[in-house]
Amino acid sequence: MTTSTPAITWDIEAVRADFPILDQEVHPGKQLVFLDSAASSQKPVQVIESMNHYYRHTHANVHRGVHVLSEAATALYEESRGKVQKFINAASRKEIIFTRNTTESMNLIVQTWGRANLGPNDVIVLSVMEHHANLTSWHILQQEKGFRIRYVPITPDFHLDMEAYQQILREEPIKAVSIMHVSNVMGTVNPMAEIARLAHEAGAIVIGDGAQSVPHMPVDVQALNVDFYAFSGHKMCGPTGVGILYGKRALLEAMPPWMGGGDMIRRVTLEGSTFNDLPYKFEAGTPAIAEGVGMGAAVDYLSALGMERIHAYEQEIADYLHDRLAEVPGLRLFNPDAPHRSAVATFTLDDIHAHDMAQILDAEGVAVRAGHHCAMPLHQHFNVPATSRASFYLYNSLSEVDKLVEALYAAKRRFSRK
Ligand code: C6P
Repeated sequence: MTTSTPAITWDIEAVRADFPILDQEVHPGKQLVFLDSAASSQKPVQVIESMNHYYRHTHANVHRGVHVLSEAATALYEESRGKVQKFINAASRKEIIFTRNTTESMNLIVQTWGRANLGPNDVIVLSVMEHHANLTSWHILQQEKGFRIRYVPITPDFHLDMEAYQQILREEPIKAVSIMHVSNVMGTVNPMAEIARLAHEAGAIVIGDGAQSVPHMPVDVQALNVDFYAFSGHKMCGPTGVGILYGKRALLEAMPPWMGGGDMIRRVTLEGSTFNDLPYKFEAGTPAIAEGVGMGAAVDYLSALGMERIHAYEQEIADYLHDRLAEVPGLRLFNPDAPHRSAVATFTLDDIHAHDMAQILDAEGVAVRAGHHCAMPLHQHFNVPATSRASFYLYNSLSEVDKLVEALYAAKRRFSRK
């Protein structure tokens, strides 16, 4: 099979020109094929330049000074918050909390909402496919508070078991449901709006892990009707060090703060403190200002390309990828069929260890991730210690799918000689 032409208009060469890092040989004669964007995406020049410009011309601390630079930095930083609000259609900019990443957003929910609302008689629902950010953060609080956690299983075809989920909701009162929107391992797109509707009917609040959805598809938090939603800048063409926690205003207002420090207070005396309004109540200390600015530039970049178009292009990659991988003998795939999947292939090949596989692919210039991808329980469920994962993004071409397949055949040849 040869590379087909995408049905949507997607000027891949123009997009790739925005990502200078892609244009390099990583080994002699081996052009980089970057298939590790689920771990962290590359950054377009527009984002890099926005941060560069900020440091060259505007940097000062935010929310603190009346001088020109401090006001300009504050304006830029707050403008980014507004861009994120529009991007995910939150009702108010007060509902957008800057954090470091998805992990910190999750821990914030656990340590504020969770700590205030969960006790020994309570039950929350997670799923077997969750990332450690959404498992460990609850486990830490569970050790202290003693609530129970129930896990939604997955079906043999790599979907969330919605029947089992509904059964759990029927069986006993549930306080919170915290589930990923898109799996970082399988690429499964979970029915987030339906998950939220069912949870609300059962009286639970809903937390969505949006780390792998926001970069790849249009996300409207009001349409999903999630109570909280977490994601990271660095997976969506933005910088590392900045993430977002979206929360419904009434819930955020009722929650106690988590970290204390500058910016999150209204008044401090030696007897105690009162706290700032949203969103600042949850933003203690000097934030990652340049990264916040870069996040705004990333939102501009993705919006200009159009999230619908990005999603459509990636669906074409996913279809072509899975058509081509179906030809490779000995490949075991851990991904669902279309349409509820992202442009990810997670696999084992023959009995080649995932880390050996990633090394052989790297020697061919193809960058993939190997391991448990911070989803150890999911790998325990599959009964494999590790998998290799090729994850695609808006700057990957269909011909890079072909290069992955060629590299897989190279790995097979190498191991069959042993
Ligand atoms: N997954 C991956 O290679 P942070 O590290 O905080 O930005 O994101 C954590 C996280 C939370 N939820 C999901 C669904 C994720 O995929 C991730 C990050 C990366 O799959 C790094 S482990």
